[in-house]
Amino acid sequence: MKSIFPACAILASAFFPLLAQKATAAVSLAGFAADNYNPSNPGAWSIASDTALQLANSDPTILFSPGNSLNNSYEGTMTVNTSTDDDFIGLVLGYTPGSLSTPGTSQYILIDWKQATQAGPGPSPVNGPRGLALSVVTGRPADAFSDLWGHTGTVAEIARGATLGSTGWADNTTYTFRVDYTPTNILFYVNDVLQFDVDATDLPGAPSSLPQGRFGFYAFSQEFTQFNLTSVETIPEASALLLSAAATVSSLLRRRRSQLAD
Ligand SMILES: [Ca+2]
Ligand SMILES: [Ca+2]
Repeated sequence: MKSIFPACAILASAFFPLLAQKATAAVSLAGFAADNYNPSNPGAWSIASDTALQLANSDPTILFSPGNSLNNSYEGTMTVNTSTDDDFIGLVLGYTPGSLSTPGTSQYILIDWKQATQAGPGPSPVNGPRGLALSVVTGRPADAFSDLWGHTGTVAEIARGATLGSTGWADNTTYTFRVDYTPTNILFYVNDVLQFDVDATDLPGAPSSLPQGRFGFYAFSQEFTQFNLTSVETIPEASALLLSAAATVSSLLRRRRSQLAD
C-alpha cells in the first residue's frame, strides 16, 4: 500500500478527462453470467433495467462481465435492500469464469464488505470481521465458510479499507464505487473516498501483473443485494504508464524525505 494518490490524482486529472465526468445513464449488463460456489444454494440473480439484483441468502456467488477488466475504470452503485442480514457484498476483478465453482488455480481480486462481525458455522467457526477488505483468491476454496468468510487459506487478505476497514455497510443505503484496474495497480473508491491503492507487487509472490479476467459483482450470504454500473471507461496505456511513473516519483520523493528526516 502506498500513498501516491495526491500526485497521481493531479496527473491523472489531466489525462483522464473522461473519468472526471459523472455518467448518469446505466451501463448495459447484457452478457453478464453467474458462477456459484454451491449449486445447492446458488445466488438468485436477475437483471432488470440494467440493474443486477441478487435475492438469495446464498453461498458465494459472482455475476461476471463478458469482457476483461484490466485497463478499465468502472463506476457504479451497490445497495443492500433489507435490514434482516449482515453479510458480504462486493466486487471481483481479473476473474476467470469457473474459478468459484470448479477446482483450479486461477487467481482473482476480491473486494468484499461485511456489515457485522460474525462467526461462521461449524464446529470450528472462523470469524468474519466487519468492514471492507481487498484479497487475492487462488482457486476454489474447499470450505467457503473458512476461506471466503474469514479470509484464510486460499483467500489472502492484502489490505483493509482506509476508512471502511472496520466499518460495515448500512441497510437500505446506496454507495457509489469506482475502481481503476491496471496491470500494476488497483485504486478503489467508495463514495469518492479512496479505500485501496494496491500494487501488483503487494500480492504474494509480487507478480509483475494483476490477474487478467472479468469484472463481477459478489455476494456471500447476503440477500437483496443490488448493483449497477454507471460508467465503464478504458484506461489508455499512456495514462497507465503515467500513473506508474507518478507512483515511482512519489515513492522516490518519500524515500528522500525519509532519509533527510533520519
Ligand atoms: Ca449473517
Ligand atoms: Ca446471511
